[in-house]
Amino acid sequence: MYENMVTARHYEERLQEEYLEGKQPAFDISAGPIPGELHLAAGHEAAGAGVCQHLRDSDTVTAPHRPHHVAIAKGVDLKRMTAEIFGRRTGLGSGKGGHMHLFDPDVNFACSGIIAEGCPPAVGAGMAATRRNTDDVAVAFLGEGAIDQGAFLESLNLASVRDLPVVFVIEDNDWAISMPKERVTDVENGAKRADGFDLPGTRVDSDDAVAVYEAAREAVGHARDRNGPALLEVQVHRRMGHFMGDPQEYRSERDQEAAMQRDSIERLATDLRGRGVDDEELTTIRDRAHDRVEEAIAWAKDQPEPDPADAHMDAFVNPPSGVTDTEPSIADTGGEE
Ligand SMILES: Cc1ncc(C[n+]2csc(CCOP(=O)(O)OP(=O)(O)O)c2C)c(N)n1
Ligand SMILES: [Mg+2]
Repeated sequence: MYENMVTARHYEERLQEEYLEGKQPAFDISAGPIPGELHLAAGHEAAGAGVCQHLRDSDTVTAPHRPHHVAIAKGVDLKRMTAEIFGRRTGLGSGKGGHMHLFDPDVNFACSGIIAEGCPPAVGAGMAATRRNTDDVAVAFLGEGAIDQGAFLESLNLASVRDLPVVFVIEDNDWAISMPKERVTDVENGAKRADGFDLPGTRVDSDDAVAVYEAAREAVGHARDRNGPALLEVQVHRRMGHFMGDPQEYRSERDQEAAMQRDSIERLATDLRGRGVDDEELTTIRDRAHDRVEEAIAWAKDQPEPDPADAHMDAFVNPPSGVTDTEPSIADTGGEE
């Protein structure tokens, strides 16, 4: 877990540097080697690591728009994920999806920029596992800002009524972009959503990775043993803006500082020292994580750009008439199509 968390944090620190290249002084979101939005998950690492520690490749994970820590903990190919973020041809989605749309079928991982969108596919994966008679589980991660979404509530219901092996994990960072949690929901403890669907719900009040690990063992075990779905909420902290470039004018300095002070990675390191892991070993883990990140970024930056001629490739399973790789664009046909 420590290695996953350190990898995720360092990965994002390096992505930040790469992302800002060419975007300043006036913030230009389309410039630089990583064009588009970038949502960093610094402060969320304990949730990804503590839950995914109980998963294997054949289990499915869906994540939201802040996916890196979960993807890393699930074992997504770091090089191809990085190439995707840099928009390169060898990326997980041929460079067409970017950082919010990472798909790695080898480890059954997917994420989406649409809030709560991962819940229905996770229910589908749970249904598939049941029908195939395996003991695989599916885990859907979502933010606390998504707990009033229909997609989430309907997914809870379907998973519950069909006793599907699905675990829903709410990462509560108190914010949905600039909207504080208390302004959008009267439910302080998101795990209580479980009560309305008659399934177990647990909240871990801190981003203590060991506490998350223990709560997730129960939740994942419950689903894997075919007792139906479970819900877990983890209090995490958003150390950064909603996305890179967010000036966070809506957020008090006190709130930002409080988030910075609670560092789950430091907390786990202290815990590990208390359990007899010496500093040398922690340094070795950190060095290994850093090397892996540097290797992935160097590899990704060296990958070819996509060929514009491939723009439509893989975009449609059954292209509607008039949309093929060789068809002239709307502009070419005078807009008639
Ligand atoms: C269905 C939908 N509505 C709105 C948005 C715009 N949006 C992007 S992120 C976000 C806030 C999400 O907050 P939360 O779920 O708490 O996740 P966090 O960003 O805090 O990790 C919103 C509203 C979206 N992507 N999808
Ligand atoms: Mg949130």
